[in-house]
Amino acid sequence: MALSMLKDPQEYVEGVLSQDRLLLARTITLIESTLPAHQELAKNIVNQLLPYTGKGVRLGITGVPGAGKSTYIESFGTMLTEMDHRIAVLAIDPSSTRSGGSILGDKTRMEKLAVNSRAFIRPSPSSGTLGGVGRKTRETMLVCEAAGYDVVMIETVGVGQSETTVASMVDFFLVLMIAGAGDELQGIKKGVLEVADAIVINKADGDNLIRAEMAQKEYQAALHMLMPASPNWNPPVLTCSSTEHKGIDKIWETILDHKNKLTEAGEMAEKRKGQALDWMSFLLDEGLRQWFYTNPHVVKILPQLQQDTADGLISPAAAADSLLAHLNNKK
Ligand SMILES: Nc1nc2c(ncn2[C@@H]2O[C@H](COP(=O)(O)OP(=O)(O)O)[C@@H](O)[C@H]2O)c(=O)[nH]1
Ligand SMILES: [Mg+2]
Repeated sequence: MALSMLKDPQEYVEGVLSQDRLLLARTITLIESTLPAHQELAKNIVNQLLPYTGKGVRLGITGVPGAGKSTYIESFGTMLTEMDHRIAVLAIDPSSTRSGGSILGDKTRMEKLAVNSRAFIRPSPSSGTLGGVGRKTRETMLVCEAAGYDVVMIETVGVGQSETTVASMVDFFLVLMIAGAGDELQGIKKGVLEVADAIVINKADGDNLIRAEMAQKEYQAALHMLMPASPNWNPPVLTCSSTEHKGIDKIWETILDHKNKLTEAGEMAEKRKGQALDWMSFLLDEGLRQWFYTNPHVVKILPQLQQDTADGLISPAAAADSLLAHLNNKK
């Protein structure tokens, strides 16, 4: 396979830095791969690219299926490319594999972006690799930044766990809503509103305009009750029409305003530092778990201890202690 023919990390690093789309795509494939050799190579490449990352705007976009995320990204992304930005869109879809149906649907809603040379669209399969959404998406985002994409958008469906993971890796988290559906109907959890940097009511057009403006007021009132996550930012509620390209520029202005305010207050640098440290402890936790559960002794005695615990022959705490104590004595 083509991938295994290229073994030298340097070729990937130089390819990404020279904005070679094919080598960028191949690097992401390595990041997504479960093969240990690919993972080693990917780690090496990402580490070398790290000094070239961090200058762009990292944006998370969530909303239930049908809220208009793909249509919004097509409109918003096209506007940004016309402003000379280069944009990357990483779409996390928990319901589909890479060849799955909804990506095809997205392709048709992002048909202008799909052929735009200043845009890079990459569906992200959400399962099958160590660390799930977090690991692949975070590293893919960094690699895209190194390839000169100065706005990276991570699209996620706001019904699972992936949106809080995404919120923890971006600068600005945008929640796309539609009018006429309560929170419950929209499947949006309160926790998602708490991490929102802006709520945008989409489809504010035609017959729906009045309802969108009413929803805007309702969400403004709801947000008023929540404690803002940042001392330097009160999340606004905006409206837009992705199909009629209305209100889209205002959203970009809001994102830049947020960036300026947090940067001036020193909060943006702190936020990114905190995200890097959180990510490191996540990887440590994950590494420890893996190390533990693949330990030959654990593999050997765990099933029996589980059975004994289930049968009430040993307490859960004693069972856990005996496994951990054994590893302690082993070193
Ligand atoms: N009227 C109107 N329809 C929209 C707007 N944005 C999206 N839609 C429609 O809503 C449907 C779902 O949009 P899509 O972008 O696929 O939503 P996603 O599932 O969140 O990615 C499609 O039929 C879109 O044409 C909008 O601003 N106004
Ligand atoms: Mg979509």
